[in-house]
Amino acid sequence: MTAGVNFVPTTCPYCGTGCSFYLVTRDNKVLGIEPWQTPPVNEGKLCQKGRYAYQFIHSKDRLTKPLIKKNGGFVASTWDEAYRLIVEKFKSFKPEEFGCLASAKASNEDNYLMQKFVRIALKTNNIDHCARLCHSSTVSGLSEVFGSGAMTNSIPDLQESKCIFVIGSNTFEQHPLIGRRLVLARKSGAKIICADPRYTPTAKQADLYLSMYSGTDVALLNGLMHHIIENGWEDSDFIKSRTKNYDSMKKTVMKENYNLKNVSEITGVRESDLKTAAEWIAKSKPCALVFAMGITQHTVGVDNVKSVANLMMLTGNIGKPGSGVNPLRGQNNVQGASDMGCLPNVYSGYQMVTDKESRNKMMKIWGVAEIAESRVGYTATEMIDNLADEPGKIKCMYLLGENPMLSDPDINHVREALENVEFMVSQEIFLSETAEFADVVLPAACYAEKNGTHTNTERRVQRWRKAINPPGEAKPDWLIISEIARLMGYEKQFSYKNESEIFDEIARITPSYSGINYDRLEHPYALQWPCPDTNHLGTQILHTDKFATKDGLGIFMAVEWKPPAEVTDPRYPLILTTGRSIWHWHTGTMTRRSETLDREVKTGWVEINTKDAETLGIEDGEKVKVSSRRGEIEIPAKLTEDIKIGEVFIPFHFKECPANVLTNNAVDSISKIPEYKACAVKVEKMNDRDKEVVGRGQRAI
Ligand SMILES: Nc1nc2c(c(=O)[nH]1)N[C@H]1C(S)=C(S)[C@@H](COP(=O)(O)OP(=O)(O)OC[C@H]3O[C@@H](n4cnc5c(=O)[nH]c(N)nc54)[C@H](O)[C@@H]3O)O[C@H]1N2
Ligand SMILES: Nc1nc2c(c(=O)[nH]1)N[C@H]1C(S)=C(S)[C@@H](COP(=O)(O)OP(=O)(O)OC[C@H]3O[C@@H](n4cnc5c(=O)[nH]c(N)nc54)[C@H](O)[C@@H]3O)O[C@H]1N2
Ligand code: SF4
Ligand SMILES: [Mo]
Repeated sequence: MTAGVNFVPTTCPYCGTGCSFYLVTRDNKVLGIEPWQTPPVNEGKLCQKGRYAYQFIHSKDRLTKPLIKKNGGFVASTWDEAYRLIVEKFKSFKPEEFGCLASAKASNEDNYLMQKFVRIALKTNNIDHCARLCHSSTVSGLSEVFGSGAMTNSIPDLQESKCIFVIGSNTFEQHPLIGRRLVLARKSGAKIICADPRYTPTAKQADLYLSMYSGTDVALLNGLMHHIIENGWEDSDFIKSRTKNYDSMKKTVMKENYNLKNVSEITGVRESDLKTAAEWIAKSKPCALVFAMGITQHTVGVDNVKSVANLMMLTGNIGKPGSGVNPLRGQNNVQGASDMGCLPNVYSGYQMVTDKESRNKMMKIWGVAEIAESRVGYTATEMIDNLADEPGKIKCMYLLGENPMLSDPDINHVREALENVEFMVSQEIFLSETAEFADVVLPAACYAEKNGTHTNTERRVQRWRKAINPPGEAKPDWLIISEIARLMGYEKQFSYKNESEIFDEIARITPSYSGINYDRLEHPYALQWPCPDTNHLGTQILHTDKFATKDGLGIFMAVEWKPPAEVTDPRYPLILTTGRSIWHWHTGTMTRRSETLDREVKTGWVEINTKDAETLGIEDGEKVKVSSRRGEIEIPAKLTEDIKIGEVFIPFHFKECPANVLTNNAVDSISKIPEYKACAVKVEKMNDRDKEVVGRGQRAI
């Protein structure tokens, strides 16, 4: 080994797959990343984001000092000065005037303390995070059907499937090391079905591709169930012994609306393909269903989720290896931030804020006489709406690593909202588009500079290990939160010596984490919750004997198909769907500062079907104007046959052509998730004066 070089085992900061690797360090610098073969999630393999996850760490523009806004510009300050201002301001607002966002990029320890701080010191439940924009429909939908909102099976377990139905997930680009399991399953004979309006890299790996219109999932799923029941392929034993409410669900899906001819018309999928899909799903045992944002990010997100759960219960595919309903969680720690209670309705472990016993339990363990009232707080989407539409209702925001100025729908509306905040604190590793609006910016340590745990999509709790010191005066999020809390008078409640002590409190207060501690996470380096006691080896598959509902039965839910909130018309004749590229991460703060990733994909693009482009007279690489009822952007066109005629796709990573100027902020009435996956737009050639050929369209992969 080279002198002074260390190999520090840790976990990837990007996606919910949760791959592990070694950070290679020397002299307080991360030099690179090396494979770590033992952890079962990725067995030493990485995608390009993981491979280059060291490059942004030493960016010259990392935040290194607290910043205070004075006369419209930021001025570097001491921690003391920044804290004094924050504490004085925080003490001046009423509980209902706060809006707080935690961060799915930060650790469980950071997030647990954030919600504890918000509930004890600010006395509000107005706390949420990007799970709202992501899998809130999953949590609402699956909690109703199964009694628990988490992924039912495990990543390695997918390899045991005989058929994998991927719906609304671009697994190969967005969870590449789960995509690897699809390839391995296929090698052992499994059939892969993919339903997506785009012929994605994932769809290209499938044995059967269902080319559907955005926003038609319930119709598609009801159609598949209609055909399965019509042919008597349902699993009657499972339905009888493990579920209830089957008859009402059956009555709905057996309606004429959902015969395959009608469903083919609504979805645009060939009838013969629907038949094959239904037969493969029903007859291949076990069959697993994988889904992500194509299902959740709709005004009918919760209905979509209930519908996928119906299909898997109908075919008896729950509680067994290689089966299950598998929502792929997005951010590295979005599962953990939710488990930690960074949601307006629950404390950690999904203990309800409205439940008197849970509230008393929190006050007792936290050693305080008063916490936030038992009223459910505002969701992230409600906070923005309140700020924009009812100024004065929310006055103060405390944000931990979230960038709504690029990631929330209808950015012009978000700008209006953020301009109405009286006092805002943003805790960040970079000066993001949102941090620009803050009154105080606090510099945080990134994943390589702190200890902690995070929980991946399959409920696996894994360690982050500190490899180097943070830049300048930056500090770990949990320490910043604790220091503010102590200055607000909560000395005893926030006097942690290290991250392991915080975790022990998490385990004491959160039943599903009770058996986990830092020692156990060294051997055997990860545990999947529920892990109720220190002898328990963790849970790979949920609902093996009974569901987590009150009576242990899974509940079928009858769901009717409804079109998206905004449909096309002659003025806005195309459907816009938005999403991601394998090379970039959300608002680009990290990946656009990683030279290897940035070199591959430098800016955004709009994917448009070659036939639509021909009608509009648009060439590949030409800069075009895309507009919706909310705004317009200029963006290079990428001509492709891989998107359905009538649809266009834009990734939302790029601030110079931000997709979210166009998106609709209509939300699902239950989960409050925005409809990122369907709105109406038009694409136009630019005026000749503006016309510019910017080179061939950027390729997604
Ligand atoms: N490289 C990279 N990886 C990421 C991320 C990233 O930013 N970059 N983000 C992470 C996060 S937070 C998340 S949530 C996940 C998201 O992971 P995914 O959900 O897999 O990614 P998306 O591109 O948002 O959308 C998935 C697919 O849904 C399809 N789709 C659109 N509308 C519909 C519809 O109405 N029905 C159906 N069935 N499909 C539809 C899209 O064409 C797209 O292929 O990715 C995670 N991984
Ligand atoms: N059009 C469209 N919009 C979407 C989506 C879509 O599919 N289409 N998807 C939505 C989804 S699923 C999601 S999850 C959201 C994501 O939306 P955001 O969470 O707002 O996006 P990120 O860019 O991941 O923002 C994370 C921020 O945390 C900072 N950060 C990183 N590490 C740390 C840390 O350790 N501590 C602190 N304090 N900060 C840190 C980063 O610099 C970054 O600014 O976007 C949503 N927006
Ligand atoms: S699949 Fe996800 S967790 Fe694994 S290396 Fe890629 S971004 Fe990181
Ligand atoms: Mo997400």
